[in-house]
Amino acid sequence: MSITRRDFLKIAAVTGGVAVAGTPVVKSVLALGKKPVSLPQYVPTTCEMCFWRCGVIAKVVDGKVVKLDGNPIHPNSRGKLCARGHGGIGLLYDPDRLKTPLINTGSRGEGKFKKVSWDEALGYVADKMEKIKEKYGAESIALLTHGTISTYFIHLLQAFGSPNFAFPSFALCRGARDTAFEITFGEAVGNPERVDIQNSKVIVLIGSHLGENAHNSQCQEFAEAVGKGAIVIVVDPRFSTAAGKAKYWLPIKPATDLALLLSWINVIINEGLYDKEYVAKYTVGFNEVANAVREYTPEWAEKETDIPASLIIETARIMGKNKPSVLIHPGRHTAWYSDNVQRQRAVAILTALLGAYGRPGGIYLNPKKKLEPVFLSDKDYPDHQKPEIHKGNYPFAGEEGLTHAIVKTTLTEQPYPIKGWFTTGINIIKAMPNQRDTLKAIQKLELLVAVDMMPYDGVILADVVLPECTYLERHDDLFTVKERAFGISIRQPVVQPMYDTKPGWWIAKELGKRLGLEDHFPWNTFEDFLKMKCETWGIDYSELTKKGYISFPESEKPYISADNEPKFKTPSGKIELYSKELKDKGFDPVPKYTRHEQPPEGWFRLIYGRSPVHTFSRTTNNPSLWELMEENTAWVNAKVAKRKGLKNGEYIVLINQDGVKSNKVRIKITERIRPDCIYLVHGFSSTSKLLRKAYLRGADDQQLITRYDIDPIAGTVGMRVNFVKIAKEV
Ligand SMILES: Nc1nc2c(c(=O)[nH]1)N[C@H]1C(S)=C(S)[C@@H](COP(=O)(O)OP(=O)(O)OC[C@H]3O[C@@H](n4cnc5c(=O)[nH]c(N)nc54)[C@H](O)[C@@H]3O)O[C@H]1N2
Ligand SMILES: Nc1nc2c(c(=O)[nH]1)N[C@H]1C(S)=C(S)[C@@H](COP(=O)(O)OP(=O)(O)OC[C@H]3O[C@@H](n4cnc5c(=O)[nH]c(N)nc54)[C@H](O)[C@@H]3O)O[C@H]1N2
Ligand code: SF4
Ligand SMILES: [Mo]
Repeated sequence: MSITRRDFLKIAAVTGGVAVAGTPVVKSVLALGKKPVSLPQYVPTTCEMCFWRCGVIAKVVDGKVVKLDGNPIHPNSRGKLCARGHGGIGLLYDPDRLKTPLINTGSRGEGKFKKVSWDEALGYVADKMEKIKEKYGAESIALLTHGTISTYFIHLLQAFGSPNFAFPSFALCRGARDTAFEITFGEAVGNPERVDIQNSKVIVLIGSHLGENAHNSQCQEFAEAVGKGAIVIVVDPRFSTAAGKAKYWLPIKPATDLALLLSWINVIINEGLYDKEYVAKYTVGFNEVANAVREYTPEWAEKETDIPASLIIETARIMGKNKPSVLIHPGRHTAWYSDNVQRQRAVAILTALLGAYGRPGGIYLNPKKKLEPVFLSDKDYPDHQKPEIHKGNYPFAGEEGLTHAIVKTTLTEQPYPIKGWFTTGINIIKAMPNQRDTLKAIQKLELLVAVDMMPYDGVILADVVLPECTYLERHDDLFTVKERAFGISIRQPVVQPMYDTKPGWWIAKELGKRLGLEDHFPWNTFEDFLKMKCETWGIDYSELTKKGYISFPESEKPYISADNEPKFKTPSGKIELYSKELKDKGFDPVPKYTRHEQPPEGWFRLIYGRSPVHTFSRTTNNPSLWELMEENTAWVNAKVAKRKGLKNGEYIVLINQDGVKSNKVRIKITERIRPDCIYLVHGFSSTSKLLRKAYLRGADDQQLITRYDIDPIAGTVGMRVNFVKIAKEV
């Protein structure tokens, strides 16, 4: 790989700068038994500071983790970690960590807890669960969950008799993208996304703010592609870090992206720039698309988007000329407006017209490898007695469930009451919009349990807090990595759990025992389960623990060729430019433009995104990362600031359309944002006094997101529909 340390820094560094490790040499692994005091040990494991799940090599000296580096053989890290990955040490040694189980002795949110033993805490939870089951049925307990811990708690919940769980990663994140790609290509685009950036000649980033979104290997490939002269087109109302690498920055009027996409398709078709052979061989519905986009001319789109027609035509031609090595990045956080799925459908259709699916520089194909599923137990789950509620009435809602469906059912008690919530690895206050509804729903509960590592906003609301140890102190399930080649990555303890904290699998198993569900947890330790799994799959467990990652290079078949023809698992067996499936369910078979409300005079649209040195709210108290960025700022256009007499760095507050007022936040006056928007990095301003660093630092975008739209196709949420005003701090 030709990427230099310097290139990566240039791409990834924005506000705070990103520390990048050199390629480490794995010297010895878990030299158990002999423990020379001064010789460091190097233990491979898998990062959980975000969901990219890079391979990590931890350097341990005298039982302390002193450094984390990227595992050079892991495709997601390639020898490097992002700042947050390095910051794992800050999490491990954060003095504000949860240290023992806690039971709430005050009212919810008051933060008054008594320390209790595991036995008392688990007994209390099991007892309450049984009572709720007796009174309302097992389905009345729901799970809101994110991250590796989900595996064990979904299992526990299903064994208990409830089907109702939801991840924020569907409705609030990548659900719209995955649904649109499944409808179009018969499969989702993967996680990590199967984007062949390193071979792209043109990279189109529509709101994907790579570099601030610090997905490690993708940033590395982006730097490499830029180094090789790829043309970058960034569509973003804000001049993102990626825009700094772009030939074209198209500062689009927010909420109008579908107009731009449809008009690009219009130009590509009208000028015959599409891949005719590919379209004829692999797709259905070309004529319907051609007819549908006829009205979406560049001149029309200019009026909607604020992007000059000439630029729309020029950029479309660049894509056409460089096909098929064009990556229209499918994005990830696609929960923007009410038509998320249709916007992502337009991305998918454009990708197909350029012949870029299964082609170098576009989207590579899944590795060819299947492993037999291995379940946590062979025992069947009991049938649930009542219908599942976690997918709402959205025909394309994913198996990961919809967080808002659980909140709504809890509030309305229709079709039946929800009386218990487990929240595991999710900050319900920061992840989900309309905090008032979340708080109202919580008041209806008879049990709220949080399994977490840190006392973030959602955790302090719980009746019972169960402290999980960090990813550096535990085993978790094996990760199947579908990069260009298929691989397996392991998470194993680097050090023993600190304080009285326990791994998630242990907590679920112990609760299971107390609920009479021990048959569903037939293994003694999780390592026993992992060994059994490896044996079933023919993988050498001991080799995996030493290397951290095992690859199956023969599975790599990234591009379409005569002996690698793609299979599209759509109803027609082809790429569906026109979707009969959508039509049959009452939706537009080809995307149509819908106009969204724009902010009234004097108001700004609230938009949000990532900082390269933080992950959502979960790192805002991390001592190492906090040093790099203590609080967020409100980005305000320079002309607006001048008109209002605002000075850079002074504190302001933001007030939204419903009169909700933010915490004070410093203003960042910049030319890098359109005058009709204000931008915040998501996740700041914790309401938990138990977090000495994060407590009320900066402003919380979620607090201002009191309104949200729902996409009728998949139930994904649109959170960029709130307007704010600026007030001086009072
Ligand atoms: N307004 C707004 N809302 C958003 C977003 C946005 O940009 N703006 N982004 C959306 C997206 S894309 C996503 S994916 C979601 C993210 O939603 P979440 O994943 O809920 O995000 P966090 O705010 O980081 O909260 C994570 C919680 O899990 C805990 N945690 C972290 N690691 C572990 C672990 O290993 N074990 C346990 N037990 N707990 C752990 C943390 O301490 C924290 O309390 O939010 C969505 N919501
Ligand atoms: N450092 C870091 N990296 C992360 C994460 C993290 O927490 N921290 N989280 C990870 C996760 S789970 C996710 S889902 C991804 C999310 O990351 P992405 O999928 O890249 O990004 P989004 O949050 O959709 O987009 C944010 C960008 O959209 C722009 N934007 C706002 N409104 C509009 C609009 O109407 N049109 C257009 N074209 N652009 C608009 C904003 O200005 C901002 O630059 O990041 C991942 N990577
Ligand atoms: S991108 Fe960064 S935080 Fe995410 S898994 Fe990789 S190193 Fe960890
Ligand atoms: Mo996400």
